[in-house]
Amino acid sequence: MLKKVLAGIGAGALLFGLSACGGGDDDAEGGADGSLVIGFAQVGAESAWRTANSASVQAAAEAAGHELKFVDAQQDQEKQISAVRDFINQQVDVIVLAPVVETGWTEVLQEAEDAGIPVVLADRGVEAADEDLYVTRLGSDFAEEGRKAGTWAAETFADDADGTRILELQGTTGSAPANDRKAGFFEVLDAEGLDYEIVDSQSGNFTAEEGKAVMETFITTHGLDGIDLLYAHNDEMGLGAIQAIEESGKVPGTDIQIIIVDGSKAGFQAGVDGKLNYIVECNPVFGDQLMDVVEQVANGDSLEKFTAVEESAFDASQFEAELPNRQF
Ligand code: GZL
Repeated sequence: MLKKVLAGIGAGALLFGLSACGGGDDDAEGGADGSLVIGFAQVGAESAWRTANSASVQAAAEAAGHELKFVDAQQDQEKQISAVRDFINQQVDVIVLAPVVETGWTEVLQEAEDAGIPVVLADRGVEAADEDLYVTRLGSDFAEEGRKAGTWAAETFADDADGTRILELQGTTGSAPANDRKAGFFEVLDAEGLDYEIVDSQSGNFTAEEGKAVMETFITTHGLDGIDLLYAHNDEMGLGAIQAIEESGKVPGTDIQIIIVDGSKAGFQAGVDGKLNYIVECNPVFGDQLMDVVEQVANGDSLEKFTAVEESAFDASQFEAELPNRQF
């Protein structure tokens, strides 16, 4: 924002303005009142988690007095890349990106760096090779979420003499939460020496509709007799799967144990209704924390490469008490 104002005064003033603000290549200047213009390329609106995350960030930006240019990329990487390029052309002060998948960002992140606009990752991450092209990531430790799910499964099925047969509904293919929730889960099962078989594992793309459709295919292909556990990488896919399980005549939460990740109101209600067995929390309500990070980045403060949001996990004994606390 300040760049445009100073550009109208002349190069000399512009150089003075930048030096006065301590603005180097990667610092943002913002308005004279400290307000920032922030470009936010959001994944989409595929889940209650995502909707809550967008609402949290929008409310926090408004409360902090910043202008938020918000783009819902409908889970389409090309749309996200196009949004980032638009933010660069509009010379926003800071770009916030929630990358739908981990790869394919080097070129556009380099363009942002060349334009002197710092990038903050919110929620999901990008591949390590691009680590120098963003300032910091604020979001969940997805591998730790997977480890929490794996710890509960290893304890629950420790005495399963004939081996634990598992179905997995993965999140969006290539996304950090899908990759890391899978890795963390099976890392613990292996470390605990659980005797298990992955009967099938497919992506439901984090949506209820696709989760239900994949579960229907699992049921058609394998049947549910002898299936011990469904590990669903988010609530929507787990709730879609529950519908498919019920339509097949089986009892979710009893005939097949179910783990979900996120912790939405609908997920906890299904738990209270006995239809699932363990919920790993993934916290979308980090808008205020994100604004703090963006302001520090705009000031040129040095930050850790990753800041994890606080999260927990809940078993059936805790669902009823926790349901009223859920924010999405
Ligand atoms: C996780 C987030 C995931 C949620 C899903 O931080 O990226 O995307 O777990 C959402 O509900 O679609």
